[in-house]
Amino acid sequence: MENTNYLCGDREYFTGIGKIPFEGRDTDRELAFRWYDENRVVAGKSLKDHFRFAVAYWHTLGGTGADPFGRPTMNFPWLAAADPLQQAKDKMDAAFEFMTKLGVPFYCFHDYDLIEEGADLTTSARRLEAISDYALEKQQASGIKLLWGTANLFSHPRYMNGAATNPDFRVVAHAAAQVQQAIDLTLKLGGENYVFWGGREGYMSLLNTQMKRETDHLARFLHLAKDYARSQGFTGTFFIEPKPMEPTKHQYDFDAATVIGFLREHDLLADFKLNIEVNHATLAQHTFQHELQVAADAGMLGSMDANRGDYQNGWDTDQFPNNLYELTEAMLVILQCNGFQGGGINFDAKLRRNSTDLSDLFYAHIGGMDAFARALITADRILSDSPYREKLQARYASFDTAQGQAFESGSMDLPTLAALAHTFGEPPLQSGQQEWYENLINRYL
Ligand code: XUL
Ligand code: CO
Repeated sequence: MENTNYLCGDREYFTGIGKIPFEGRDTDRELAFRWYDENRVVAGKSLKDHFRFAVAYWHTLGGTGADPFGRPTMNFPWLAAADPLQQAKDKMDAAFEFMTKLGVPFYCFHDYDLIEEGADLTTSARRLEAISDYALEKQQASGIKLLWGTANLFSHPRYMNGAATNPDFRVVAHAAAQVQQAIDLTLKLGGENYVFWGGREGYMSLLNTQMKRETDHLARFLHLAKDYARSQGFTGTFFIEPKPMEPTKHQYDFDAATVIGFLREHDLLADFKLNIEVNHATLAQHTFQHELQVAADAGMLGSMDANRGDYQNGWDTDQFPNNLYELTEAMLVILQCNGFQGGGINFDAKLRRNSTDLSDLFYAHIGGMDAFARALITADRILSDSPYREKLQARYASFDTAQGQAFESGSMDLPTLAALAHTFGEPPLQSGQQEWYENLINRYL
């Protein structure tokens, strides 16, 4: 087994598990990659560079299995210490041991995932200062980097009516203090991006809500955060992560199209892109593929939070991805728009409450990484070896004629277009051949 002690503080948490090797699809070894060979080059880039996988600190190190009906089921040994700084260091030791053994290049966190929030802002700032010094050492020793940082503006009771959209100005100020601190933290750790997920930026009832005022406040807040970060030298991208609901009844960042419209209305398009999450897409009654396509078409596909929902229930179950068919559809979008702008794939996914072995964390992430790798390889083969592209292009070939082009480019008026109908006569039916397209994925998997 490979020696990873230099990263593990005094203690190894995942005993008996070494660096996860790539062994190929026929291996008998349980803890091995079957598809994710990080050095394999597909469509001109290594799999490592395509995906830029990240571990989500909150789920992987802090997701203890508690739900509204029961207390935690996972007694993570790194959460045992009572002293907040000791606990945070233990948690970070476990995080870097896990990520090193798994071979992921990035991680993501909310401010208070790293260390428990203090009783006031000053105490919290002191704690974050201490743990981020430790994080810097860990990053340097391992080469693991921060894909994005964010602030938790939804867990504390003060945010029950929202953070940037709270009707109480004092809460907005508190959120600003937390975001300023989280931006400083992200900068200190060389974070490549900064995320805003507005879990409580929405309403529970319109009767007690001035919606326009709240959304204007949200835009103002994002401008202030962006201006501050830029003034401090942050050159990365800001991502908005759309979600339609939960915990609010209605979240203002409902879906990709809504967020793009909001960013355009408030002059934020230049600095912000989207972080699309699978289970948020399905909660909005969209497919994941749809949300990716909307973002990609706007040139705004920044990053992805990977997980999956459960089709039999309506909430955000955040399960690890395993649906090859749907992932291949997603990879077709991603390959055709030349990948993420600045971001990567963050596993915003958690173990089931009754998956209580530490090795389950490995199975979950290995399964997700393998599924993405297999889907990307399949999508690349569809794009390069199958007639897919030509067939899709041919479906629109009538717009490549002189008349079709005149319409597309805006140089044809309505009477001219209408007059063409008389020369064309009744258009023959053209099959959309949906089943042919659907069969392609199984053919190439
Ligand atoms: C919640 C969610 C968040 C964001 C970060 O549904 O996805 O964890 O990713 O705040
Ligand atoms: Co997320």
